[in-house]
Amino acid sequence: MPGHTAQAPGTSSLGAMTILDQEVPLMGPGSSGAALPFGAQVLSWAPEGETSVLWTSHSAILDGSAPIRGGIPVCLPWFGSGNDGTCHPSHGFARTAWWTRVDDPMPAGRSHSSHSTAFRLDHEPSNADDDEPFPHRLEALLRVDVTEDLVITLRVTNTDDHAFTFEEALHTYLRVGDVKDVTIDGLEGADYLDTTREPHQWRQQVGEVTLVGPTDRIYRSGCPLSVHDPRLRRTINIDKDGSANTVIWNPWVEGAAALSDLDDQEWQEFVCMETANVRDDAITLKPGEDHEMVLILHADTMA
Ligand code: TA6
Repeated sequence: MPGHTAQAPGTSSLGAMTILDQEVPLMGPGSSGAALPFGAQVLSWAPEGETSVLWTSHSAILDGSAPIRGGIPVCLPWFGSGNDGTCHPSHGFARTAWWTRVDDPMPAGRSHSSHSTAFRLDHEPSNADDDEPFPHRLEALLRVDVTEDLVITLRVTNTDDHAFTFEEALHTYLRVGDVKDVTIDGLEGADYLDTTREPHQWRQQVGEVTLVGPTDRIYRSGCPLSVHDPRLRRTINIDKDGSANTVIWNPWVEGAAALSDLDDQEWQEFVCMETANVRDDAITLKPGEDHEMVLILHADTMA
């Protein structure tokens, strides 16, 4: 991929990729987790005494050759195959690039916590690559803060000499007791694009969201959400800033069978609640401009 180290720093092209050896442990007051420079992906996060809030497949590919199925993959600078359906790899190059770990990346005045880390990715398009799907220079910065909450800030800056438009998503895999028993509040009345079948249909959400089959919806909503999980007896609250879309995905049994990095019954253990700006809500930046999207996860035990 132009402009990226396709390989972890410090590993030979023949050496086995020990991707988890690069893991950055995060310990905060009230919770802990871990993140990887590979894809700037948060892999785990759990409040003290709680089951992990994030889910990862037992069959996740961990050698750096493919995206990791779980945690919080970073989709950038396009979502899926992009607005025109021609972009590859799925969900953009950031998800499988080696980001560089950086310290104290935010401007002065931001609270700096020892429970945080940050990763940076600079994209330099290859001039030689005529079918480069994103021929623009950008800088991405992802910061992870662990307190009693998990706070992720994704800042994208246009470092080129012309404007460009990009899509982004924090593709969060939330662990649940059984996806069939989950209810989701906060999207009542929101318009959503149902992409489970062709042609994609616009619909409006009536009441709480429940999942009863393959689910793949792009909601137009910046509202906070609550994922109620009676099996694990907890509610995961999702707050966000700078995000016009929430994507909800679960492949169900039908879709799971087609995914080699998902065991047949694992689809019941997660729901993807993705904090995003995609399709008609993609972001346009002029040279030098930046945009920040923030995700805040908080777990509450059900009464
Ligand atoms: O979550 C929305 C979505 O675009 C789905 O259509 C499905 O493709 C999912 O992402 C997973 O994508 P991946 O490339 O990780 O298999």
